[in-house]
Amino acid sequence: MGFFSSLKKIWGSGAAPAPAAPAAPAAAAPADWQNALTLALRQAEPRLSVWLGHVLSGVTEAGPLLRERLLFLFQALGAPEAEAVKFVTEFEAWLAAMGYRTVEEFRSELQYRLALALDLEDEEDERDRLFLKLSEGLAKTREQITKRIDGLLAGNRTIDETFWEELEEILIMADVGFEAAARLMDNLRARVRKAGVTEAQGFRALLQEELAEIFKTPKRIQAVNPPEVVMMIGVNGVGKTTTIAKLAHRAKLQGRKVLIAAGDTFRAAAIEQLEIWAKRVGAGFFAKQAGADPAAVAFEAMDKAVTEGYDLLLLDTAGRLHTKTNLMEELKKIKRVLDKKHPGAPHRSVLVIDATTGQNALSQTKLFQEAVGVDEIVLTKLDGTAKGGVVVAVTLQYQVPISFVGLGEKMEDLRPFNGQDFAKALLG
Ligand SMILES: Nc1nc2c(ncn2[C@@H]2O[C@H](COP(=O)(O)OP(=O)(O)OP(=O)(O)O)[C@@H](O)[C@H]2O)c(=O)[nH]1
Ligand SMILES: [Mg+2]
Repeated sequence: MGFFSSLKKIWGSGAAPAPAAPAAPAAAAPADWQNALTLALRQAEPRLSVWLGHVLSGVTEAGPLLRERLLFLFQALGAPEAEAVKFVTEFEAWLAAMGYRTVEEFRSELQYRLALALDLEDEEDERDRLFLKLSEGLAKTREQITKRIDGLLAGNRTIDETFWEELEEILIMADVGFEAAARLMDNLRARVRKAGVTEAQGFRALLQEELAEIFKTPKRIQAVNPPEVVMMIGVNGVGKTTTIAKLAHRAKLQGRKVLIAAGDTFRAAAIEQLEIWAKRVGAGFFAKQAGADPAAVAFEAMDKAVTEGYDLLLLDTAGRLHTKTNLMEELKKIKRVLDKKHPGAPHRSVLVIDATTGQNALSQTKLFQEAVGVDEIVLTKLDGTAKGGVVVAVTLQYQVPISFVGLGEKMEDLRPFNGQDFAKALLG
């Protein structure tokens, strides 16, 4: 990915990284459209979305014209031709698999892919896009919270005991939960005192600061001896399997070799579902028959990942009721087996939580945390729930970082969680 990181450097340098004029093939002079596009790109604001706008101008659907334009963009950025062809070919295969034709249908996915392939996801452009999505996803939760907060902060009232009581009620109504609300209140009182704020109108900024603070995660050692092993855990139907597909898709776009293993052997349909996903995102796949010992699946998948040089192994697990202790015993066994085969594995036990379940998320976190330990949380179905406040509760009570949020059912709808943005999106 040398080319991409050098591109990132150009991008991040602040100077307008105008694409260089592609070297014209010796045989033919560049066509008029190529000259025009080169000029447009050079003069454009250096943002992926803007570039894409130029590249796609006049393109209405998938086909030779789209291919030509995308290859041209890579060439204009100085990318090796092989990288360009690989990207375009994979994208075309995806279009065919999804049955998409019009630019409208695939533009968003195309930009997502380009951002990951070019390592530009942290750039302002993508962050804006994500923020918008997050903001839309949180609309219902925000409606719950913001209207009431607005009411609380209206008029020239002072911050007194009634104010705090009303605030506590709002937090609890927004699924923050009793314990977390109490803790949040303590922190807020301290923050208000420290800032010397006595009027309600100065409170919003402090609340936003406090929320952002909650989501600050301590730095951790990320390095692992490859392959990196991620075990997905969580109760029924929260989105484990879909999240694995989304994570595999991301990792593939970032150039990693990914193996998905079907550790949920409870239902044959679950294995098939996962295999379809693996094919669709272009990841390797390992499974045994339905009813097989999940720990054996983990063991053999680990073996395959090591011998075949995979960068990342994503292990799906069953989500039967967490109240059944045998599920927890099973997960413990899987962990032991993985560690025996590949010391340190699983490097991350990722708990998937469905944001629409509200306070249930707390008991789920507790159970999994106590049984097998939870390194991070992926919060799915944040789109369209009014219970997004539970994120605050889980983070406050268990101090487990949220790594990704699910904002929809599409592959691009899994995005890194950013606490600052979340606090901003939540408070409007
Ligand atoms: N709207 C929305 N739907 C999601 C999201 N993540 C997953 N889903 C949907 O949730 C449903 C369940 O997802 P699965 O991935 O099968 O859940 P699971 O945890 O593997 O379920 P089991 O294997 O039965 O335990 C599917 O219909 C997904 O499309 C999300 O972020 N937003
Ligand atoms: Mg599943």
